[in-house]
Amino acid sequence: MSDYTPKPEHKFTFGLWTVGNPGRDPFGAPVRSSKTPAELVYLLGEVCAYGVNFHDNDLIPIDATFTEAEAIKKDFRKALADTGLVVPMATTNLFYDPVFKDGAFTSNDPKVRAYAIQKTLKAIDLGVEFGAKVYVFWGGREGTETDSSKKATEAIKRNREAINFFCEYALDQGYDLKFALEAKPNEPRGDLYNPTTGHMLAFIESLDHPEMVGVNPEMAHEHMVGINFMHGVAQAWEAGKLFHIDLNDQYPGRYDQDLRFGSRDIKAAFYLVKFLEDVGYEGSRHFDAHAYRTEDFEGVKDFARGCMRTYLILKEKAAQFNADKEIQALLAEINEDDGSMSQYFGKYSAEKANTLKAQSFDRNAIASRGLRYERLDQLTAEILLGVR
Ligand code: GLT
Ligand code: MN
Ligand code: MN
Repeated sequence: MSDYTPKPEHKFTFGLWTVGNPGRDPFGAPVRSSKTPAELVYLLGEVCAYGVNFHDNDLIPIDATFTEAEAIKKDFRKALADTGLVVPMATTNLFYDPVFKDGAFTSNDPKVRAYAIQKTLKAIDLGVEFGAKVYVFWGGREGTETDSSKKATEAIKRNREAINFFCEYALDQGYDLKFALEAKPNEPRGDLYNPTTGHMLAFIESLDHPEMVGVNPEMAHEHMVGINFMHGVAQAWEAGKLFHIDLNDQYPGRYDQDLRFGSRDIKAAFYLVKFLEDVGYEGSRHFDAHAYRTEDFEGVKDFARGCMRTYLILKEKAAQFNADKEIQALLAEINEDDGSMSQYFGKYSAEKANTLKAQSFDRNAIASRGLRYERLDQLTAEILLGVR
């Protein structure tokens, strides 16, 4: 039996808002009492997590006085020291307070936009104070219910201007900080701007400091609209933009469920873990999810342990896949290459194009080859089902 105990090198992190989620939903009141940030750090220490992330207001309530804030920070710092947990990522809550009902950076009201920027500047300072190296932007309210209300191009420009401002601020302060943009298609707004990781990647290229900005793809956000999460993550990775990742699970076409990692689509979770491990992703594995509303705090621990344990089991399965002789033989067969076409690939030249135009292909012979993906997929399923 393998050891699935989480270790610091696995970089498993949780947000204060995840294990601290009280189980409130649009139809029902909280089912769990609220715990202080320090208490949540001890809980995460108990389940052997590596780090804890926070929104400014997860740590310091929006209306806290200076003295209250200092006391909370002191307790939080002590809990971190006692447990050895670190704070790899921080972010701003730009969605909860009524002031953000029509967006933060993209609001039509200049006072809201200025307040959102001010709040973020202070939240960046707070994150850096606790050692955060990645700063996430999730624009939960940056969208519309009615497109009569806002010019989409204006909203995108306002968003760009804000991110540019924060890049300059971080440089000015000498902060060792990277930004990670998190996409979501909808909820809490009817529709959100930059709805997928792909949209975010394109947006980043339009910034003044694209080198400082990457993405924080979230599994549930892409599964909500039924797209392949791993493909988006691969695109981000290939572009050098995978700065952070939010792991959880989700049934397509539903509200944002934030389910325990691997609890819904084990195959999608497997391909994701295999991808991250194969390429050697070194960032946090952040579980942005929460326990079912049926649970008490013992259940919250079960939830947190479950996320990490499933990740480690899938990591082991990925290694098994990579070492499986039959699977590797099939892959070698599928990827067979006698080199006869090599002359046509790579950089364009007129000669290459002309020779390729003159080449004849036996389409029927090529197409008649069976690719054996049925066998390959069954073998993968059997690894996951534990019979191989
Ligand atoms: C919120 C959201 C998440 C974001 C968090 C960061 S807050 O819980 O559903 O996807 O990552 O702002
Ligand atoms: Mn989510
Ligand atoms: Mn998230």
